[in-house]
Amino acid sequence: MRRICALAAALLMLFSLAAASGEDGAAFVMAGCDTSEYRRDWNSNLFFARMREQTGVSFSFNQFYNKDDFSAWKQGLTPDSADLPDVLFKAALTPGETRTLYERGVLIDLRPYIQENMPNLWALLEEHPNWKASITQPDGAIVALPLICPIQANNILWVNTDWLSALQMEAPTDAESLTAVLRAFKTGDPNRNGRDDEVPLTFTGMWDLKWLLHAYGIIMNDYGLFCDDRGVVTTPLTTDAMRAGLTWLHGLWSEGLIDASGFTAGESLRRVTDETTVPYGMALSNSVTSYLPSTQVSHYAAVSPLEYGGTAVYRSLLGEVTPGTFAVTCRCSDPAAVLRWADRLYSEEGCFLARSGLEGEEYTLGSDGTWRWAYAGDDLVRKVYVTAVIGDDIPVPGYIPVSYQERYAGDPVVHRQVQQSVMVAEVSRMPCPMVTFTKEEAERLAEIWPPIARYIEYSLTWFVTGDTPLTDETWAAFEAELTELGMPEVIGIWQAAVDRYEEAKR
Ligand SMILES: [Ca+2]
Repeated sequence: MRRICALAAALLMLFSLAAASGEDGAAFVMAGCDTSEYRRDWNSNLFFARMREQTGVSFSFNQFYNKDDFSAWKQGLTPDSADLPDVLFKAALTPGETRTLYERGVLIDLRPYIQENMPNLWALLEEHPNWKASITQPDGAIVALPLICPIQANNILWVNTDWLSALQMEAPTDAESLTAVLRAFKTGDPNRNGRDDEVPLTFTGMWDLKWLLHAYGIIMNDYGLFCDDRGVVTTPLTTDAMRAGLTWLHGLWSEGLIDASGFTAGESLRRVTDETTVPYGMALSNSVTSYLPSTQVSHYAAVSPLEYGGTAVYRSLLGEVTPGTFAVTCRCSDPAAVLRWADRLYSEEGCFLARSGLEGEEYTLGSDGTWRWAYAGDDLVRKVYVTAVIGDDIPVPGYIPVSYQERYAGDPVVHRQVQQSVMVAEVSRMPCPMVTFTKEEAERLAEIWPPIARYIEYSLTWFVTGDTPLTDETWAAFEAELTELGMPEVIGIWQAAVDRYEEAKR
């Protein structure tokens, strides 16, 4: 009896030691990628130290600095890998990597843990079933956690408000008034230099130009597809509205109202660095600064999405959910603990901690609720970016409330861009939801889609330029060739994925 008690006491000690190492030592191993140009070190970064204080969960790190190295390493992981970590953070998992590592048994299904251990994320997913469906695998598992950010970069139609004022015109509201504005830009010398040097609207390639088709009620994803509110997937490419929209674009092209070099020169080639001469009346771009110096930002406004038949519809490029930012492996002894850690990032506090640090330390809060950095220039880099926060171009898991972006008052250019993006986002939606494909579906799409994509790109371009005159015959041939190349199968694959997505929302 005494021996048993002694053994029990020894075991108890072991357990309490293990628990203590969870408080102070590195209980879990985290692997991830940080591409910050300052080579931030996660071992000394204040974000992880503060998270440890707040959650009692600590990590040692296998930190990568190069996205390609990280990706190659991830793809080689097996359940037996000697360097298999407990979690992947800033994991940058592509849908294919997530699926493969899950099927291989490297990543585990987090779904059974979320409700109990992640109250912040659970509340968001309950409130937004579409977000939950977007991160749900074909078999119902949730393998990787997302970054949720309702205001992301989008392709926006910007208009030069100085030119509108010079011509005493209002911003366009539909295809007809857009055409009228472009004509006035071309002929009315709005930059007042006495020369015919205005480019009414600039764009880069057919991909950009397709965004103008929202003026004919058309939005499509990059597979040329649209999913209606009932969950039915179709292609707008062969509709009458599409034909009318292409005819309209051809008219703009023939009149010289859209940039003649739009199909041939890249964005960077047409970027203007001269601060004084501005050639562009309108531009399709995520930011005015793609084409113009940042001093021009205040002279452009986002065009409110144009109306067609009384309503406006606009494509959201990235949606609200970026999947694949955090995952747990089969090696992790306590998934609940690491998920409780991650759940902090789905609160407003956690959002600030990861991206802005602490109030009074790295940022300050104004009486009106706006926030700004406590440092500027080199100090901002040294004391904030390198040592206290973890943002870079690799998505950090968590939730970025719109208010976090709207309340940033440190840079008027950024503030204006956010305001404009919020306005466009209010009438934007993804043409098709963010879905997950099975291995078979993904492989089949990779096989049949590229030639169809090329055919669509060329055909639409030639309809716009008139190299292919748009007639009953050429339109019928376009439709027939799309079918021949396998567009119906593409639609079928997407429909199956959307059906599962709709199921996962319930
Ligand atoms: Ca001029």
